[in-house]
Amino acid sequence: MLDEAAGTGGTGVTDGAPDVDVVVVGAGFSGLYLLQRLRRLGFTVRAYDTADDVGGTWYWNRYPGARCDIPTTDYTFSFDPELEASWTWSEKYACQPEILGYLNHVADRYDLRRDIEFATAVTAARWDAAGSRWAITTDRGDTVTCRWYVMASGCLSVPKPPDIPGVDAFGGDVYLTGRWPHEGVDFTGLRVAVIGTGSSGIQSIPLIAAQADSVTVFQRTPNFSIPARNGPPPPERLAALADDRAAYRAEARRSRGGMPYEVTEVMGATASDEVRRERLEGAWAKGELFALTGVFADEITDPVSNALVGDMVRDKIRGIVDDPATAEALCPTTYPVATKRPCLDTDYYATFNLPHVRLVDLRRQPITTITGSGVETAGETFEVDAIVYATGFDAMTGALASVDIVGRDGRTLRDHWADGPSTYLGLMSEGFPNLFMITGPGSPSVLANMAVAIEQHVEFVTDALEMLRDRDLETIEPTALAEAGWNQHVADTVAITLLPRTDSWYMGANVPGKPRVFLPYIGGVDRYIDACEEVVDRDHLGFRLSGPGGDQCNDGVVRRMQYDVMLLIEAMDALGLPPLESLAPADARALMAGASALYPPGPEVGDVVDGTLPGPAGPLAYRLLRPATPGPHPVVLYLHGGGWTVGDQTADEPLCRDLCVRTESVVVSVDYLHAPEHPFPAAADDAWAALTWVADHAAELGGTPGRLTVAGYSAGANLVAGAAQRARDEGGPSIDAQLLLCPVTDGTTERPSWEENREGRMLTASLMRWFWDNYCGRADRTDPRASPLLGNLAGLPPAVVVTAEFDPLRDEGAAYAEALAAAGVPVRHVVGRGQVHTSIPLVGLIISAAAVRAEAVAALSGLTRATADAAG
Ligand code: N01
Repeated sequence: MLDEAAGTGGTGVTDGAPDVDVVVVGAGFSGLYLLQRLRRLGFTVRAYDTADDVGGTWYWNRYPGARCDIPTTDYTFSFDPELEASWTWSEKYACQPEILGYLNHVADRYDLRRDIEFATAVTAARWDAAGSRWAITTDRGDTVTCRWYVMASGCLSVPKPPDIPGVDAFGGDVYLTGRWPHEGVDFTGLRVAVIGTGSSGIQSIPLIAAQADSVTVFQRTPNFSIPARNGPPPPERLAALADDRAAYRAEARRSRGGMPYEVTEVMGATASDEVRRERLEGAWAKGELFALTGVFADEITDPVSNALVGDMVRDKIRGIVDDPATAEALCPTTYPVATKRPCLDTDYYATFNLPHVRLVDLRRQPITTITGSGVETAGETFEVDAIVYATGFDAMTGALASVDIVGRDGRTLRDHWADGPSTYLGLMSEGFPNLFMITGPGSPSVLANMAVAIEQHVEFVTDALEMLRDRDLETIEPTALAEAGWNQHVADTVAITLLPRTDSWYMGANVPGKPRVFLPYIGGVDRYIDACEEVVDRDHLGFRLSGPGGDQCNDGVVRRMQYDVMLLIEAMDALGLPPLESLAPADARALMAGASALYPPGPEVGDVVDGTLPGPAGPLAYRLLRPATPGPHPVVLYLHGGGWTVGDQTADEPLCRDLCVRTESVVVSVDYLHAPEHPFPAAADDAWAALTWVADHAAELGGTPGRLTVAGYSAGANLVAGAAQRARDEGGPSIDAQLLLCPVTDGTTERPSWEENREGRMLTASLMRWFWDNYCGRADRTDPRASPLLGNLAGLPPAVVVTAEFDPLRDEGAAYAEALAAAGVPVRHVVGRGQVHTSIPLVGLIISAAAVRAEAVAALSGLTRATADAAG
């Protein structure tokens, strides 16, 4: 090691090899495994930790009751079967001393301490571009250079200072759960205040109450907690491990949370009362966090489903706590379950039945100040001998921000993250070559079993270093495109859940001034590992690699498809259904009708009326949906999708309901004759008949005459576009606007979207070809009624065209929008980022598409308002 005086502390000292290959910050789970693995791979390593010994979070969090809340069968290293065989956990949830003992055992077993400098904080890190190395400075004034620098500094390692007036005034003993005295604390005979009721508070309060003379718990926000039901390690997990350890560990990595557990498909919102009860009681009885967060498949996306779980926990609290007012105060009511980190407890709620324990609800009587002798709240003063702050951490970014990290071109990590952390895979940041984070923001980390999340990250990093060494490369850095793409995916994935609605440490909301960004990746360990593996398989997609061995950059975004779309495609693939085009049309219709019956029904509307209207070849069935608000309303004529071959007036009902509610319009969904029995122009003629009839009967239908929008999806959009052209040519009916959702506009197969989305995105090229062949002979396809893009577009009503990124029809929709604009038609093109052709109508199934529909409807009302204004 060199010191700063010797000249390595700044930039520019580039001669020779760096002092060590890798500097690691942290000697907890992550740091220890990094050391073990790097050393085994032949890298030289220097690790630092501010603590006096190994353990990381388990070194510091020695408060009474501290224990893990992932079963220890799973909260354990799996990289070495012999290590596993050498250690036996005594409990389902081991206590802090036992976990610390385990980490000491790991350090001893691999002789790791010799490469760790304890009681040393890394304070600064500066990238030296000329020498392709980091210069790392410690609070001892030393500087060491390294090729690669890994922050294994933990997600919940920097306690948040209590932000309460008067904290320094208190004359008694003060304790922070995250920095507990090693010798322990004896509260016997003392009056104790505990501030904070997250996991640390909930674990420690029952044990503090067992000693203290009195305990006053100051609660700002109650938490959801279920009994841990601690005891011996779960026999079924032990048996599964004994049976096939490797398979069990592999299953953990293929799971959402990083440990094997039952994943349900039961939707709380639609399940029977009996099924709901059974699942809710099962979760309460199980004593596992993932049982609470996975009671229902839609628990974190559907408020109705979530409220069932919340009600269950609230009922249990009321059943345990004797004093009704205390019970109510302990019931979380202001946020959905699992949107703040839920807890496992042992006798937490029952503790409030003890005569010397009191709950103070800070929502009713906030703390005004800490005084020399206690806590003063609005209206009451509490004299105490000791205060325990269980007030949490500067989560996920606190430790990273505590080091003054200066990357390429003098950029600081603090500046790069000023609006919230920005990473590629939660592992690296653009502008900071060779700096890795273990379980950084943007990775599953705190939402998963940390042991698995850590092992996978350590292996990714060490594999990357090995690859660089083997290829004689020195630097690795993500590209701006790859990083922005990953940030977008992380944000999109959480946006379909209830989590961003709640002020939580996941959102950075517990630290004043911290940007509100959802910090971890909620897509699951399994999907995350898939993404990491894909990045590696695609020759380190999104990473720039360079060194004597050459330069390489395979730039790109690893996940562009919306998360829920991805899941739906996987689920459909798993069903193994025959391609629609391989079926007879009647069978294809039956299959589609059967599938539609299983979809969520869409929002409530005021009225549903079925009827028929006269078509050129016989009556056409329609279904009318009326808003719940008093009419008359504008009218939307809607034509369904289905390649002119399948579907009917009810096929897209969830979408029609959604449109009815969003646009506050009467939506009339009209069926039309289907191909191949009734080929072109039968459907186009029916569309025209529907348009004229609906326009003429607007008042009878509860609509405002003259206020008509035409809307359609896919083939239905093709039909309404054609009908709008005809209305212009025939001098009416008058149309306010057209809403064209993923329209078929000319069937050209030459455009890139056709090639890119040929297969596997639900609407395939082969299916689309079948639809066209059913509907329209080749000679007729240039007819504007079949291919509206080939028609005259001047003078058409304003249009909103929605396209989906992963749709073979994307480019023909976009071409229609462009051509309309070129013809002088007011047009808005809404792009469904990450969506497939079928996303838009799957209301309630593809939650991410709700934003696209909202944008389309907003664009529609903007256009109609502008037209109305122009008309005076
Ligand atoms: O911290 P927290 P924690 N005045 O942030 C309150 C992990 N962990 O240390 O919610 C009054 O959850 C704050 O109130 P509010 C686990 O992931 C795991 O308990 O902000 N109150 C909250 O009640 C966990 O989620 C285990 O309104 C104030 C509490 O303090 C994470 O660490 C064990 C306040 C802080 O709760 C953090 O848990 C322990 C103020 N000024 C922790 N400021 C295991 O079991 C804050 N609060 C493995």
